Amino acid sequence: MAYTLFYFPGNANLAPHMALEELGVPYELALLDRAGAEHKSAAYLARNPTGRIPTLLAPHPDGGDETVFETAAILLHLADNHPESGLAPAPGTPGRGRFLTWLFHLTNTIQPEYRVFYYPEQHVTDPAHVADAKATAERRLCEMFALVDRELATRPYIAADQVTVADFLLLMLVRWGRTFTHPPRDLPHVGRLCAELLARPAVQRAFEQEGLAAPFV
Ligand SMILES: N[C@@H](CCC(=O)N[C@@H](CS)C(=O)NCC(=O)O)C(=O)O
Repeated sequence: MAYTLFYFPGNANLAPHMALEELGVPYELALLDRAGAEHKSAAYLARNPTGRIPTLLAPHPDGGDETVFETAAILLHLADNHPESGLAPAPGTPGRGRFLTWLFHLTNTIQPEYRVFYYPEQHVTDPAHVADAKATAERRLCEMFALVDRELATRPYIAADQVTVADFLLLMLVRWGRTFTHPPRDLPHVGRLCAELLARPAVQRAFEQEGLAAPFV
């Protein structure tokens, strides 16, 4: 049985999509009709009651499948299901704590700030404040990426000395800031890591399959 990833091009599915390609495991992509609000349909909500993208159907070895949503949960589930990949330090091994720290920082701190940037109208009561909310989110995201850049000055990847699923999450988050006045790709260590990740065949396949055009970040 194969995994199924419900997606929309460039959405939060991109990180799990890169992980699936890197793992080389069988999977199918299920395109959601965002314009038709398919992610708010009863069928999708039965899988993912948050009505957000992505969702992963993960097969069980004994048949059937399990639904996983929340991008970082999907990434962790994939990495832990395939420990031979090395895409996450195993529980109980050195580096697991640092890996979890950065995976959770990216998903708990940086990713939600993008909700304000991309959906500012949901974060204000007065429509006159929409532009300010968006600008404030951009400024805060720049501060967050500056911290990530300082961290990346100390090691090659964000959460370990080798690629982990956290790097795919970081690449996706950097991409989402590509229209900023000071895009995170311009930070030296962030830019260096993004260039390296974008050169990986698995990453290129995921971008191509989602139909994402340059500039990628
Ligand atoms: N915490 C969720 C957030 C996912 C998320 O915000 N997805 C966006 C697309 S990138 C979405 O579904 N937007 C449509 C909506 O909120 O209705 C996760 O990491 O999976």
